[in-house]
Amino acid sequence: MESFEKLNEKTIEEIERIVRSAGEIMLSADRTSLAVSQKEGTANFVTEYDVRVQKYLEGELLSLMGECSFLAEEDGESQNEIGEGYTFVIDPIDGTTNFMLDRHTSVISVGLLYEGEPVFGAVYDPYRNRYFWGLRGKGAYCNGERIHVSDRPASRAVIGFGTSPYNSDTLSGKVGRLATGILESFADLRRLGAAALEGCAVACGELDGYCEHVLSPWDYAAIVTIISEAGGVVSDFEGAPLKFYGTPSTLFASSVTYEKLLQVAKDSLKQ
Ligand code: LIP
Repeated sequence: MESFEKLNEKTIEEIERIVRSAGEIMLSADRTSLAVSQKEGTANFVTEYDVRVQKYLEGELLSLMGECSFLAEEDGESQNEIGEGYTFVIDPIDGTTNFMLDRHTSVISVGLLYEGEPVFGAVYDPYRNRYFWGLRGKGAYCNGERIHVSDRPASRAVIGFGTSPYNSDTLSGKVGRLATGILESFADLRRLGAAALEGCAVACGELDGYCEHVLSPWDYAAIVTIISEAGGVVSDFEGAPLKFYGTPSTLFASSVTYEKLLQVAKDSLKQ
């Protein structure tokens, strides 16, 4: 029996129901008086809907799973540590700035660890009604269809790219070198502003890779499982597995693109 046997078919269906319902909160946003506050760093915003979605998810998922812990973006300083057993790692609205601009490129990201290891991930795009999920050893899916990373060569590869805007005061030079390296090594780059959404694009072959100098565990916790189960590779810029604490450099890619993108990412760190 799998050590995370709670993640049976019924539980996975219930998680989908909960995450899709949370998407309705995003779509129902009243923008006439959107409450927005700023967190540490530059351009690091949180809206009332980030908080509402997170509270909804934590309440429903706790009811579903019974014992579990949470590591979530809007928990502030009192963030729970990664506990034993099941830990949900939640970004209630990934692409908050896009949400504020009503750009329809924001998603809900729910990763699930068991004993600290990623075992399940779900990312929901309520604007395009696309629900991505992956379960360790059981594959990755979008709306029930199996998904797989691309096999395009570098000459035709398009790379998603993050600008770490919360750290622009210290990282702008490295970000510029990363963009240059991508353009010199691949066909083109894209910047959507929602790492989890771009991770799903990599998992289903719409992009060939993604990299960003600084991300938080809630940005990538779901993507780690979804991309791994879609045949892709996930690491930091040194090629090491991602941890679920701190703010590591983050890279995910098809197996064809990974080594070249890793070298471009490493080169961007050099002065
Ligand atoms: C965002 C990421 C994006 C990154 C931003 C921010 P948030 O997540 O998805 O890729 O560039 O700095 O971290 O804060 O909107 O949930």
